[in-house]
This record gives sequence, structure tokens and C-alpha cells, in this order.
Amino acid sequence: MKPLKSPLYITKPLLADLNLFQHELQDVWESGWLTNNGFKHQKLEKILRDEVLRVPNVSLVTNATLGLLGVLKTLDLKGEIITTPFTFPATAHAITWAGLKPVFCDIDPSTMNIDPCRIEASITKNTSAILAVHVFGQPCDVDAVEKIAQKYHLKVIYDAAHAFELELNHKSVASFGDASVFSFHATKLFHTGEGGAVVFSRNSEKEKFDVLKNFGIKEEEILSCGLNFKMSELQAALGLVVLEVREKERSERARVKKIYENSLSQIEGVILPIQNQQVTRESLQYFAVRISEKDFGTSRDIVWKKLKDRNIHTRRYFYPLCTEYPHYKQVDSRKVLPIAYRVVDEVLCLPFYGSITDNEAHFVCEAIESLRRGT
Ligand code: T4K
Repeated sequence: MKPLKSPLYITKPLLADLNLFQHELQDVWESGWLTNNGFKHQKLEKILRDEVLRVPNVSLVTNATLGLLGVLKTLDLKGEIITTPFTFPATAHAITWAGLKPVFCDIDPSTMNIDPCRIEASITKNTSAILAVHVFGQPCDVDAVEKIAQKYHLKVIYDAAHAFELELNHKSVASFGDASVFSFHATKLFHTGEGGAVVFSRNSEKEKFDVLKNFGIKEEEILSCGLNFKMSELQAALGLVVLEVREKERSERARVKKIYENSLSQIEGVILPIQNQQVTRESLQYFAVRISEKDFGTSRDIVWKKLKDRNIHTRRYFYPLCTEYPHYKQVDSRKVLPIAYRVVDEVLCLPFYGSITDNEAHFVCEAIESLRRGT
């Protein structure tokens, strides 16, 4: 197989018509208001809250990492936070920056999310919360997590960086837990270049969070030890135009997904994402498969490298696991987290965005098939 002429990356940022963006920027220029809860910020928050997510509140932030940090501070957590080792560094690092200790719990291989059956064993008298991640837009078992949290009086935070617009039984995934954090980074389907949003189950916490994201200032009084994680008008303006084109992008991604599913389901050793019957709207953020070396006959790493030789740039998210970072490393991690250690050697995120053509999607599948049993 010849390599592709132009590279296929894991994603391509969704860009709206530049004229529409210029139109939004015109307003910003005319208002002379560039940040600090401006009109675009207010408008985007309102649309996301009332029309897109349909949740009690939305607070926009500079990025999801600081959103997570702000949530941990708002909920006034102490001690240990149970989380997954199979995530982007931001999840665990936000916990550490908040002065808390991440305690890593093993995952469920079918969803790649924290395994609720294993959470209880990680709870100690110092545990104050569970920070679960809807990895690759696959929802966590929110009911099981909720039950454990209620039993042990723990807070629940969802890192929903990959789960924008994910709905369970027609309800936003942000309707679960005490707070959820979305990422609006350029690599996300809906984005503001850099950015994110936080949803709280209680409006009082959103109010506290809004003060924290503005240095702790409220009406010239300093109420708390805040930082700065506000979204600017330029980011919000970009969000407003990207919002308009996301539905089309979603349908294009659904087309690519169908090709991947139809073709890859025929290949032994390629494990596809599971279909959760409760999901009524998917996030369509990533398309992550697992390569079972035993059944496929070739390791994930060789597949990753050989696809790269063909100009198909897949990603091995989230390799290495958090427990392999020098500051979280423990001698027995591999023994305590056997599933996460297996899954992280199997996962491959395929190029996934709306402008991938049918031919390109088929080419990716054929390239994978050609690597079976080292052929
Ligand atoms: N929690 C979880 C579970 C997360 O996955 C993330 C972030 C966070 C929290 C924190 O969210 P933020 O604080 O970022 O809001 C990317 C993103 O930077 C990161 O946001 C994302 N998760 C992570 C999964 O992916 P990298 O280091 O893989 O990105 P990079 O620069 O290699 O970009 C990936 C590909 O995208 C490139 O190969 C080409 C393409 N690309 C990228 C950019 C930035 C473009 O074509 N244009 C672009 O402008 O982290």
C-alpha cells in the first residue's frame, strides 16, 4: 500500500466561515470590551445552558484543566480523590495542583472508564470525592458511581472533556454528579480555540466558582483566594460561530464512524467501542479501537508505527498511564491496575473529523486490515 499524499491526523479543528467570525469580532471591536464577563461570554453561556446542554448553569473557563482545578476548590475538597489512571495528564494534575492526592482505581475494559466495582476498595477515611472521566465520550456508569458516593458521602466530579453534547436518556451527561467539566480545546468537536465550561448541580456553587475564576473578586470585595480562569470575548466569539457549524460536523463524523464500524467489525482482533443503550446523543469526539495482539497477530505499537509510515497519524491516548509519571509512580501499580495496564497497550485513536472522505476512511480500514498477522 502506498502512503497517503497528505497526512491524516487524529483531528482537524472545526472552522466556521471566516466572515461570520469577523462579524462577531466586529461587535467586540465596537464594544471595546474584550474580557471579564462580556456580551459574547454571556451569550455563549446562555445558549449552552438553555439550548444546547439544558442544564441549570454553565460557567465558561480558559480551559478544562483550570476548570477542574476550580471545581475541586469550589467543592472545598480535602485529602484523597479517587480517579482513573487512564486519562490525559490534566485530570490527575488538577488534583495535585489543588493540594489533593489522586488515588488511582482500575478501569472497566469495555468502557475504559473507572470501574465502579473497584471504587469501594480505594475508599479510606481521607477520601472526599470521586473524579471520573467519560473517556473518549463513553459515559461512566453514573448510577453506580452515584450509589457509592451517597453511601460514603463523597462528592462526584466528571471530567467531561470528551463528552460535550453526550446525552443519556435525553439528558446531558452534565446532569450527573456535583459538577462536570467540558473542554473546548481546538481538538474538540465544539471548541473556542482554548476553553472549557463547568456545570454544577447547584447554582450556589456556580456563583462561588464564578468568584474564584475572577481572582476571588465580587463587587470590589475579595471573597476568596481566587485565580484567573475566565474566558475572553475572542474565545467566546469563536465559540458562537463554531456552534453554528457543529451539527453538520456531527453528521459528517457519524458518516465516518459508520464506515469505520462496518469495515473494522469484520477484522478479528480489532475491538470496537461498545454501544451503550442509554446514550441518546453521542459526543462523536474520538473513535478509539483496541488492538488485541493475541487475535490480531500484530501489536498495537507496530500498527501505530506502520500506519504512520502510510501517513495515517493515529494516537495511543492515554499512553503512558498516569501511574507511570515519575511523581505518581508506585512499585505495585501494575499489580493493582492490571486492566488499565493492558488497555493502554491496546488502544488506538483513529483519525476522526468531518472532512475525512469516504475513500480516506476506507483507506484507514484497509491499512489496518493489511497489518493483521504481520502481513
Ligand atoms: N481531561 C481530559 C480527559 C482531556 O483529554 C483533556 C484534554 C483535558 C482534561 C484538559 O482539557 P484542556 O485543558 O486542554 O481544555 C490534545 C489537547 O491539547 C487536549 O486538550 C486533549 N485533552 C488531548 C486529548 O489532546 P495533544 O497533546 O494530543 O494535542 P496535539 O497538539 O498533539 O494535537 C493533536 C492533533 O490535532 C495534531 O496531531 C494535529 C491536530 N491539531 C491540533 C491543534 C492544536 C490541528 O490540526 N490544529 C491545532 O490547532 O493534546
